[in-house]
Amino acid sequence: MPHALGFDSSTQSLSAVLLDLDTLRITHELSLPFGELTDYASPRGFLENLSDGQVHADPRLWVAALDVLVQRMKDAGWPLSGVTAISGSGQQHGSVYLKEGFAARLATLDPARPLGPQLEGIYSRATSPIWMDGTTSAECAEIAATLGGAEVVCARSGSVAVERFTGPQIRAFYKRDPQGYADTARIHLVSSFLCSLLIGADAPIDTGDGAGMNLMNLAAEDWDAGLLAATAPDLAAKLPPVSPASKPCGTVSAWLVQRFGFDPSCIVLPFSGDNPSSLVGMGAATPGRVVVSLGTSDTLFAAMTEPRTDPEGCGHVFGNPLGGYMTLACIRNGSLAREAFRDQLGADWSAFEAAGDADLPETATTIPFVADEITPKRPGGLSEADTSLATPQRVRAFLEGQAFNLLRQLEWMHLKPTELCLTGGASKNNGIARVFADVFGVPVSRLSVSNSAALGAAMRAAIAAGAPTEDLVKSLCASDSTIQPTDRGTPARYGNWLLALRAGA
Ligand code: XUL
Repeated sequence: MPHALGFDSSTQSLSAVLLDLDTLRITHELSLPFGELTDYASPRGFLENLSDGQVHADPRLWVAALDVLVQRMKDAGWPLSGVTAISGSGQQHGSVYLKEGFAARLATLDPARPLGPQLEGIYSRATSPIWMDGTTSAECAEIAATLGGAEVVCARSGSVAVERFTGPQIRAFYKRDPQGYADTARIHLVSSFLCSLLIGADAPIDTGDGAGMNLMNLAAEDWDAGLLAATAPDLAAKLPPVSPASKPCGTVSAWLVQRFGFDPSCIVLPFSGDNPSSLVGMGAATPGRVVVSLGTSDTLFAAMTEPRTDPEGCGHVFGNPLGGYMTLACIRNGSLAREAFRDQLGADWSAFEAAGDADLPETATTIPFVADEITPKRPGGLSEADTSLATPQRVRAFLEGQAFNLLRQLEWMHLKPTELCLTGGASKNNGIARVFADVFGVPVSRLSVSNSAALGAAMRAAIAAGAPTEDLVKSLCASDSTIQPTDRGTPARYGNWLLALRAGA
């Protein structure tokens, strides 16, 4: 029975999902929380209490986790010899720094021994900066200045220079530890590093995760000589090539074959970032379905055919693993703001349920930024036009403000969705889902995919093995329930506010 396997190395765990290629169903799922690997002092997947607010992880943890998880899969009877294709995803932006000889080391691994000890001494930097590190503002400014402005970096790479992105992190390493940088022969992303471990050779960086580095030219889908030069010297030689995520980059290594019983002809596709992979896992890799994840922050992502970038410099554009591009907009005032507003009203979530059917006067607008906002860049401060309204109405105005701020992202993306797919904790609230349906003017569906990044990786592997994309989406990404829009989300209510935001007011 042929199977396709997907991994996801997230901030806090390594997960695997196995698909049966005959039924197109998930047959096995397993997750290893990094906190279980107690040798690495990383209960939440990263090193706590580093100096100066740096957030780094121990790359040896990711290596050990792969060995342990695959062993557990084997012990649990997963049909590993029937796996015909593998792919994976990793937390975006994190980077691994390796000395000369990394690929040679991978090519000569002893299947009788675990992976970790066989890679001792290969790291030119003991720790890996991850996406939560925000210590590179100076480097972002330097890169933008060299290129001629933030908007130039955005137009070329898909995002303005961002602290957590890999290019500014590489520049910070070069400045803080020039010798360590000089000793580095290869820089991998978390995704391409793990893929390298699977194929036993240097894996490429895919266009999805590559676009999260401020180093790749979005339109050319290759390294950008100007961005590289503005970041650090001799960088081109230290990076693996860029590849489309759909082009197989090798077969499983002899180490995996002999240690765990994989078939030597099993192909491996480049790993991608967790967000690009989730786009696939949510069935949104073809234009039409826009996904909004309502979590601590609210995130909107969608497939896009052209490499358009955000003129305000807030949104990001990455490669779409199934071809073309994808957008990602992150709103900081998500669930934390919803909770703060709920508490301010002395209400509970039933007021949010009731907000779905509340009617509002035309003048009832709320700017829903409790904390400083990054999309758009505005200081925090909740502003309600009418506090005399009933609680469900005030909640509705607040939720409409949140939904309109996401809706306006679709302008620079040039997207006209036919369906909005909501996910994340707050999406379960029917009132919240109703407001989003009304404001976007399209049906809202809710997906209960639990590990969309690992599932997306498994789906990419399945597609490479011949499974039709539409059949996979139908089988794995069907919505649980659909809410039709009413005409309550009148755009007139927020027209002026949107215009003011657009003018940068
Ligand atoms: C995206 C980002 C995070 C990481 C970790 O830009 O920083 O979503 O990918 O999940």
